[in-house]
Formats: sequence, C-alpha cells, structure tokens
Amino acid sequence: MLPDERGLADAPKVAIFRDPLIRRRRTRRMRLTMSTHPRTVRSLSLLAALAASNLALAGPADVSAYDDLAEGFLGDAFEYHGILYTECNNVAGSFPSGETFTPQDIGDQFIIENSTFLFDAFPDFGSRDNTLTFGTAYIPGPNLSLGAFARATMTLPASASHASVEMAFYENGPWGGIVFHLDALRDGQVVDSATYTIADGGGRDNVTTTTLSVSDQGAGFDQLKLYATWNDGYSAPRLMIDNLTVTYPDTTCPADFNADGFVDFFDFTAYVDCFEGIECPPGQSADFNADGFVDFFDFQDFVDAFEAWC
Ligand SMILES: [Ca+2]
Ligand SMILES: [Ca+2]
Ligand SMILES: [Ca+2]
Ligand SMILES: [Ca+2]
Repeated sequence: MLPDERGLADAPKVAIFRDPLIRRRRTRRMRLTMSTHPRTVRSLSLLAALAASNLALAGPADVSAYDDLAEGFLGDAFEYHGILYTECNNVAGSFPSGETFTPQDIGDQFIIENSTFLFDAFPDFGSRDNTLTFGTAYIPGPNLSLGAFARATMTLPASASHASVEMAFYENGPWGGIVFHLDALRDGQVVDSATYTIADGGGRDNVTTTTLSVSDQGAGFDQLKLYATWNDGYSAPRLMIDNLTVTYPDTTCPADFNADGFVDFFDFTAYVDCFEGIECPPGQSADFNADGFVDFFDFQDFVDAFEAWC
C-alpha cells in the first residue's frame, strides 16, 4: 500500500505500535530521546514563557451589526452570527427614584429597530440602519424607540478572547446613577467585567453612547451577560445596542494541538501522548507532517511549530 493510500488518522500508528514489545521499547526510546533532544530543552524553556503569558491566538473579529435583519420582534430568544440571545428582561427591579417595575412592565422581547434618525444624529455610533433593542415596542421606519432594558444573555458558539458592544441610551433625569454591566463568563464563572454609570446631570432623556469591552484574562469566555442595576437590584434604563464584536481565538494553528485556542503546556503533553500512542485529541493524528508515517520527523515538526508559536 502506498503511503498516500493509508488512512492518515490512525493507520500509521497501528502499523508502528502493533507489537506490544516493539511499542514498549519504542516508547522508552522516545522518552529518552525527547528528554535529551536540544529542541525539547528549548521547548521546555518556551513552555515557561508560555505559561506566564498564556495569550490566546486572536482570529478575526466577528461583528454582529443586525443590518441584514428585518425590523420587528425577534421573540424572547434568537440566534445571530452563531450567538444565542436569551434571558431578555423578565425580572423585577427599581429606579433611582424608588419607583419599581415588574417583568410585565418592561417586556421580554428582543427587537430589531430601524434607527436611521439615531445614526443621523450619531454618525460614529454602531452601523446604520439597524440596532438591537429590548422590551415591548418599536417604531416602524427610520424613527425609533429606546426600549426598557434590564438584562440579556449572549451565549457564544466558541470560547472567545475579547468582546465589545456599542450602546445608545438615555442619561440624566430618572436614569442617572443606574449602572450598566458587561460580564464575560467561562463555565458560569465571571472572568472579566466592565461597567458604566449613567450620568446624573441636568435635564433628562439625553441620548448618549458608550462602548463596554471585556477580555478573557487568559482563560477564554463562552458567555456574555449585559445587565443594568440600581442599588444591588435590577434596573431598567432605556437602551439599544449595536456592533456586538467578538474575537475568537485562531484555532487553525497546528501547534494548538488540543484546539482550545491557546498554545501552552497542554498542547505539548497532548502531542507527546498522541505520539506515544496513548491518546490523541479528537480529530488529531501524531502524523504531524501528514506524510502517512508517524516518526521522529513528526515530533521535530511539532516542536518547530510549537517554538514558532504557529
Ligand atoms: Ca424604527
Ligand atoms: Ca447596525
Ligand atoms: Ca491548545
Ligand atoms: Ca509523518
């Protein structure tokens, strides 16, 4: 059988490790060789540096602009750019004035709002003509309504390293002092959080904009929670958002052998385990150079890729 006719994923390994005695001898030899190989020594030094930095490999940012969606109600959950939007409002809370609201008061709908007039007034904001707003209502056509907003959850299709969201809202008057929060979570635990406190100057219902951003702090995150609080409870300022921008790690890097978006010690051990025939990450083969054979050239090529950090 020619090398090209072999199944690259597992056939070479089977051929090499079929005899258990050969496998044991080979494994011992590989361990001995790897521990003394100069590239391995350099890589172990590199591991220390990577452990300190543990930076995600950033891919291109994905921007949810909402401009290709039709104006109208999206329901209490929807999916866009692979992101699942849920938990819209549906909570009780209060305003700085002491007034309270029920879930029914603020509605639970995600809404695409054609906001052309807003973009005329704030040309640097988001991307015309659509925004995402919340609650109970929208105004068909270029005019707009900033909906009542208490909370929303955005579950991401993959672990992300950075996210930002542009926000347009009313400040001053009854809204002054309410705090917007953007939390980034991994497995339900907050890994980063950003806040913005609504101004409490003169007048009321002055439209203004801001951007909240979160980063992964080295851990990656898979969920965003945007919400508004007053006095440790929910509040319901008026809000529309645009250009939710999420940066996912580049998982096409060959040295990221376990495909988690980071090149670190775990990739090194994952490759060694795979190379020794113990266990390979899903979809991975120890045949790193894809020539149909698993041999020391694969180990060298992996170390080269690991040292180059892709
Ligand atoms: Ca509109
Ligand atoms: Ca837009
Ligand atoms: Ca990895
Ligand atoms: Ca090979």
